[in-house]
Amino acid sequence: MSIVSSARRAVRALTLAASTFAAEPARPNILHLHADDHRADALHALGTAALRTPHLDALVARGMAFTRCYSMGAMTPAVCLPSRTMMLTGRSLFRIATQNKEVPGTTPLPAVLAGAGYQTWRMGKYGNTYAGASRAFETSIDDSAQGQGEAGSRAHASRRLADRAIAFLRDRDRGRPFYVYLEPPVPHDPREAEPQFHALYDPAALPLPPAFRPEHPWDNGDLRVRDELLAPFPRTPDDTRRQLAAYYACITGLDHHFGRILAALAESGEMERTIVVFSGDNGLSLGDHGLFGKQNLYEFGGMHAPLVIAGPGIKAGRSDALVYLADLFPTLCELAGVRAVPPHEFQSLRPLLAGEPAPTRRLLFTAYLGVQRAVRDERWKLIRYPTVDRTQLFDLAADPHELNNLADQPAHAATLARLRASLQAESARLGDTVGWHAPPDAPR
Ligand SMILES: [Ca+2]
Repeated sequence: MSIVSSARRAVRALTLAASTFAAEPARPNILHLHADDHRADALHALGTAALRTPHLDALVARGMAFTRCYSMGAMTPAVCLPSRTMMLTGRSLFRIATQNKEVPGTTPLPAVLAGAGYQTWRMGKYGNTYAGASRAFETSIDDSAQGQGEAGSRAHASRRLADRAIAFLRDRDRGRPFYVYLEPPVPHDPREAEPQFHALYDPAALPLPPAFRPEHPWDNGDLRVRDELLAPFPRTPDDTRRQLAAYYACITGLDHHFGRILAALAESGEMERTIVVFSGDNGLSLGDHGLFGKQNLYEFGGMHAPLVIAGPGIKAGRSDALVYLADLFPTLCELAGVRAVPPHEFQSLRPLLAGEPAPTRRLLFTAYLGVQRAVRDERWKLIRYPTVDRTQLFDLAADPHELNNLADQPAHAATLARLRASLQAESARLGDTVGWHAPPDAPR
């Protein structure tokens, strides 16, 4: 036997071992679509019957959908940035910078995954994310919509994103797993989609949100922030329906182009080795409670975001565990097989994804500037407005749209006291300086 043929046998044995290994990938690819201002319920499969999202619905059907996922909040009216910073650094709200500055002592997720051998690739809108993370990608593409004619317009942002992502999937380094992070500026306003998607939605046919009100009944601390000015005061049913139609058109456009990316992934033969994540950075009010922004803590409002994860080893189903979007930091590290996950303040969802019994949060805290604080548990939700001394208590099991404030009812005094203590304890644990009553220098 020649040396050459024995070497060939050794190579064959190695190849066989590698293909056995590939059946349960230690380092799966990660494809993460992170939408902008996409409400938790803004998928057909997750609560909005009028909305067409066939590709996202298919992801929900084969993956785990977290129906109670939240951004922890924002200490700036630009809610998107702290949400993304927390998710990409694993640091909580009061331990990140308010402005887009480096968070000391952190290693951003793309750097962690690059260290684990991943090819890292990002495309998104400039200024819409944590710059410290964007810089850490091997390839980072800022999509600028200006000056390129129709194809360069905002309405075509999802198409451009898909075109570039598909090209990457075709040309990538096949010797390494990939981490692709896509940050479309969609369905954030201005809500412009390609005409065929706008044509799908007749405003007159769309139902108003169950909690639609012409105006919020009292000052929540930031009623005239940028996003709230996108609709007239008082809010009207006609304008709200038009805004819903445009929002849905943008989402269906995103869904369509996401479907193109998934088709390219399947064609490349990598689908079975890829964790696919769909999420949003924050929620949005669209007439709910008279609000039109994300600067509030209602369930159908500012901080409640979609999160769906599908792929090898992940069970299909729904989870109503209380989770933070930033739980993705340790989750993706663990799924990628990172040996030394950097210090972080969140919880890995890996056991939940595998269908294993796992301890989950009993409480979930959210905050906005110095003007709103909230805590929810399995059933109850407390929202506190320290600067105007208002309190809301909702029984979410009986009243999911938060229409019936029970805070002043003696029958619920014990629940209110318990949640107030929980709110204050979470606030202290997280390093918040705003209390039940606003300090004179409360950030606004
Ligand atoms: Ca956003």
